[in-house]
Amino acid sequence: MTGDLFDSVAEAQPQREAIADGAVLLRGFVKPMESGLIDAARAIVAQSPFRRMTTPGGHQMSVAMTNCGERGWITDHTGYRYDPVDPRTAAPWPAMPPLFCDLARRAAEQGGFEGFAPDACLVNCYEPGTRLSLHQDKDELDYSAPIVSVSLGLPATFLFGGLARSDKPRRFRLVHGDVVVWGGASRLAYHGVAPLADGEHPLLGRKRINLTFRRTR
Ligand code: MD3
Ligand code: FE
Repeated sequence: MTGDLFDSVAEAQPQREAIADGAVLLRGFVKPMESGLIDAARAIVAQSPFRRMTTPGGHQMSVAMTNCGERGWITDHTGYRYDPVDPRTAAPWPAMPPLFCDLARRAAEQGGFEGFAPDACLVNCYEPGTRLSLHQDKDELDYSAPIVSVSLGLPATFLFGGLARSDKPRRFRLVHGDVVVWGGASRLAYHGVAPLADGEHPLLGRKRINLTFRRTR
């Protein structure tokens, strides 16, 4: 039944926008499960609360963070690392909800990376004025796996640079429901988030939540 209305629905491809070699933006990819994601994130925060960590240089980060999964990303005066235990609660990080794991795998597949099995999910909480300065993600053992990031709540301007800190970053607006898959040649690109503009999101109020899925080993 070629040309049938229902065929075109069944065959519809998610919106896929190549933003760099190895980096793909999936606009609205998690809109269908937004409330499930937010509920799951609230359950994680109830167990391992958001906290502003200290960098090895002694600065307090403006982004508040927590984690779920087998290992969580932490920073303190001794350095950056992944740890199976939340230093705040002295207990393992909350388990990664199956919904998280599943969406990360499906998004990575859309980006051309089959079989992505994240063992860490960093949950970042931004409020108006909060920023994340330009950095590389290089605390993982193996850079062959992509990183999948999910944006929820207030929009952000994402800064995407090159392999040298001095490369002028391009700016992308990421809104609620957007997912980006970063792998291949983009895996070690410098990136950051510009200070969050004020606003009010119907589901999350004056906040932006970002989920970052990684394979750390
Ligand atoms: C591009 N978080 O937690 S996610 C981070 O919006 C981090 O909270 C940002 O950067 C946030 O480390 C951005 C998008 C992202 C994550 C990893 C990348 C972009 C990336 C790795 C390489 C290139
Ligand atoms: Fe990063």
